[in-house]
Amino acid sequence: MNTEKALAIFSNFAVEDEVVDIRPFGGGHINDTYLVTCANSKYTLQRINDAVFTRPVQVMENILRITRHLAAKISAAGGDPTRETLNVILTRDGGNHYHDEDAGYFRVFTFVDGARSYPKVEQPVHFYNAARAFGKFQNMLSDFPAAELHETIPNFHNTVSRYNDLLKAAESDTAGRRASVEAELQFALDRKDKCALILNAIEAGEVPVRVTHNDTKYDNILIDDESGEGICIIDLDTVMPGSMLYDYGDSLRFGTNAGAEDDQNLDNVYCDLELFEQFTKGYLEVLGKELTDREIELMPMAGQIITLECGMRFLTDHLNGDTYFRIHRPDHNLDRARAQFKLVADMEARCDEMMAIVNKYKEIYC
Ligand code: GN1
Ligand code: MG
Repeated sequence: MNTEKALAIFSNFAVEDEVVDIRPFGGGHINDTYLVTCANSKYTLQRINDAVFTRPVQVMENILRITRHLAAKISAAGGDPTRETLNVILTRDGGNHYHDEDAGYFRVFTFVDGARSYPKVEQPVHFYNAARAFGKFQNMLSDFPAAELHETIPNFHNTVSRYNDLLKAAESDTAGRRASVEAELQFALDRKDKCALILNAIEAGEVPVRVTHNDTKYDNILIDDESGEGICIIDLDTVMPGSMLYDYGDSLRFGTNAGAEDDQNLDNVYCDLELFEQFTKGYLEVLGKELTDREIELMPMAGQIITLECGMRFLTDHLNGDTYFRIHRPDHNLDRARAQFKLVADMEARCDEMMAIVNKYKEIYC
């Protein structure tokens, strides 16, 4: 989308300020984001990927309700709702999004100044602060009426159905890539039983369904430039009923990886246990009292399960010919899958150490 088009789309939103600059922004794999700088204020303009979110109107209904709920909670606690939650800017006729016939579905949020997201944890204390912020986020949503939320992507963290999707993709082999990924495929097949662990616990009623974020990678939190606190949780498209194990696990998947999510040098990829400890401490400090025994018991497994799930999704997309995640180079999804599987293997090897860390903070905070 060129700047002129972006400007024309932005002009449909109720912003009375002169646009000075508009440019692509951020590193998400799904939506397209632009930073809009006006004379006196800043905004993010986002195109919602409607191949992934096939009901963008429902996504926006969820987000509007969630952000209003959060803003009320933040105000009541004496916080600043203009910085501590995303705020939706409505269109000039009061809509929560703008639909352009050619370019698709757009929304605008106020931009949180003086804070940024990081592609990698730079200081362990930031990761501890992120854990506290994700925990607080979940606490603030604990009385949100879950049944009123649309399920924006059905079975999003259903690891068993993600496993079955991988099998289907391997069978149909649409892009003719299967022969070159047999080792990666086998890695997933060998872990079939693991895929059902969280799901079974939910079905058995041992792990409660809560309103969760479901995409808690470290670049979906803004860290305040001055205080280093996790000031605002972003990327709210997948806030839906889920398990805290998904959020905790996905944070570990991305944040504890000493390498990059798509690292081509697998020697770089391993789980940094210091970061694991920081996150676990922060999370249990805030949420410990709310959790069931089974949730805590499964915490040492959550990172590897969600990392396995994400690796299977990348491998599925590679087999399907890269139709879901944005790629920046050939075999990008394969590189991502390989890095995730390397991380899974490392997390498996360190599971006892993780359990000891979870138990240490369980004693203190639960
Ligand atoms: C996508 O949009 P982004 O980049 O924050 C994906 C997540 C994956 C993540 C992997 C809606 O998140 O589920 O874990 O990529 N979001 C969706 O980096 O599929
Ligand atoms: Mg994101």
